[in-house]
Amino acid sequence: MNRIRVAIQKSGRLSERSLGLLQNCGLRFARSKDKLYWYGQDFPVDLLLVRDDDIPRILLDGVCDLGIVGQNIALEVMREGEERELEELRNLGFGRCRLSLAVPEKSGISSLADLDGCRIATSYPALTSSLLAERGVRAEMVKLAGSVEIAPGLGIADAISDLVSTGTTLRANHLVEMAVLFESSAALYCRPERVPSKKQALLNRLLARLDGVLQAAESKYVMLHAPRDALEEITLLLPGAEHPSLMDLESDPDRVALHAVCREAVFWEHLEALKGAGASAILVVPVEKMLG
Ligand code: PRT
Ligand code: ZN
Repeated sequence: MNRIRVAIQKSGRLSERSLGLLQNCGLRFARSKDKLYWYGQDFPVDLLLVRDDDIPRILLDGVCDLGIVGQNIALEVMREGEERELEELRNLGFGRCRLSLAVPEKSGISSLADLDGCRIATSYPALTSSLLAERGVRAEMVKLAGSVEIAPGLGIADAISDLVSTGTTLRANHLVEMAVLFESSAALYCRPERVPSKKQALLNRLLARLDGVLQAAESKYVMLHAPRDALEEITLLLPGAEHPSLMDLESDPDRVALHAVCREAVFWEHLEALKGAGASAILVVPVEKMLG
């Protein structure tokens, strides 16, 4: 069957962005009644909606070809001793968080070395203990599926290793973040066995569209008028611009219209610098799609 099956999180922090990303690649889905399997309508890519924790196993078992999941989850499975590696095809940049060690406010634990021999509550025991071992620390892992932050208060652990984004959960539980072990974001993973060759062309097409969407998200189209004699300086000030297009301005022979795609974020500071170099009529517009 020449179709690609992608596993994404059914409902949770990554669901909306995962689906939105695939829809931005031009994929449309017929939603089945049980809502677990969505059939791709215009492009032969189907979705399986599951719990995020199940995605690595689904890829390892070859049930799906691709999966979108947090690097924290994929690495936990690989550090558990799974011999086959899931291949990370693209870092998708959303679902960002950090796996951090945190201790009670008055614990007296202030350095990684103090954690040697301690009990650490976490949902990521394999990842935590391997990252600690890399730093020369051996600690006992207490595996909890959720509510890790209450473990020290219950007396079942001395510290925790948990995902943090704003830090609110830690503060609410009187815990202090003492070290970041790992920075995570959502990524696109491929199953370990090679995708069958008849599907490879389809996979390449999907990846090309995905790259277009990921690049377009950062890119801006910049239009401005520039003095001919400042063109070189102005081009250098455009963040991540390659070859700008130049057009004559009939009303002013000393100036040209310049259009460029900037592949990096364009900030007010950039616009001020451009204006300082003589640019005028500066317009910055978002890019929706990009190919080639
Ligand atoms: O039901 P299912 O199993 O599919 O979902 P889930 O509840 O296990 O996962 P979900 O939706 O909570 O998270 C999915 C993924 O989002 C995670 O695997 C991470 O890759 C990513 N992510 C990003 C986060 C966070 N930010 C995050 N803040 N996952 C969890 N948290 C939790 C954290 O565990 C802690 O309890 O949020 C709390 C801390 O947040 P702050 O803002 O208080 O610091
Ligand atoms: Zn989960």
